[in-house]
Amino acid sequence: MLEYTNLLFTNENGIGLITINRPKVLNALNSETLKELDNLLDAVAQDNAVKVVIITGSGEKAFVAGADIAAMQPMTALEGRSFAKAGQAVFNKLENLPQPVIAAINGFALGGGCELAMACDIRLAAENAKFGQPEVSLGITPGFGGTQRMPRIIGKGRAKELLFTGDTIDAAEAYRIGLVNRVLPREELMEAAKALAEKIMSRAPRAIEFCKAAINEGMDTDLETGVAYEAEVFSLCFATNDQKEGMTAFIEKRKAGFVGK
Ligand code: CO8
Repeated sequence: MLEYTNLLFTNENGIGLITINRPKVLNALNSETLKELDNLLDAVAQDNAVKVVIITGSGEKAFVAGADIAAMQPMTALEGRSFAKAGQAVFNKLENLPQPVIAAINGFALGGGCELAMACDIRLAAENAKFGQPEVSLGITPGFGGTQRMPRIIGKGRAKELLFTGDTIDAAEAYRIGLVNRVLPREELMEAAKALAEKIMSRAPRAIEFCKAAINEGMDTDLETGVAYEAEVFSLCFATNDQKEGMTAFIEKRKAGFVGK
């Protein structure tokens, strides 16, 4: 694997663990970190040995406390635009990664950090996690997809309240409004993320990849187009060994052994 300055990456038995690693600035995202994440995601997408990805932040305090404010402060409009475009491209890549991605949110997930979490497929939060889009307090709008993904996840009204006030909410409130799937004691967060990854890994990998693509495609289109896409991925499953194995195992009353082909 490649070497990174601001990221850590390990593959533990198929679980690719990405850690955003700038703890001194609460893992704030600068251009270099985004570029590294972009490169790492390209490598992970091609790596059949990575079955599920978990993303977390380094240290005890933060998942990611946002885009790097010190780096943004002197930006011109054009530099701001290319920073936003770069972040959006990376988060789109993350959202459409073939493997499922779990965010293990271990602290502050603000601004670009909340946007990073929202680009993941499933969000697990530690009890100490905090969420928000404080951009309007800094004189900007969210720029890494927050105005688009948040209303899709929690609905327009709730998203507008969070985006207009810049308020920070705790993990319990994030769970109540559907921003996260689960809240766990801090010390249980990573174990829970790994247990969830293991469960997903025990199912048919291609079927999961197709499912993810169908959900992502379908959520951005009308129902008729979405279900037409579903029929295509459903039929593709019948070209896999795993479909034969899964159904044969059921008939033979044994556990299926999926190979991802
Ligand atoms: N950027 C840069 N540095 C940061 C950031 C950040 N987002 N967050 C924290 N840091 C730094 C602090 O400056 C501090 O550095 P130092 O020790 O040198 O003073 C260090 O991290 C520790 O932070 P604090 O001392 O502030 O820690 P506290 O526990 O007191 O507070 C908070 C924690 C509440 C998280 C606080 O640090 C904070 O409010 N951070 C900023 C949160 C924020 O506003 N995030 C949104 C940023 S904007 C954004 O993400 C837009 C994304 C889209 C961009 C589009 C491109 C144009």
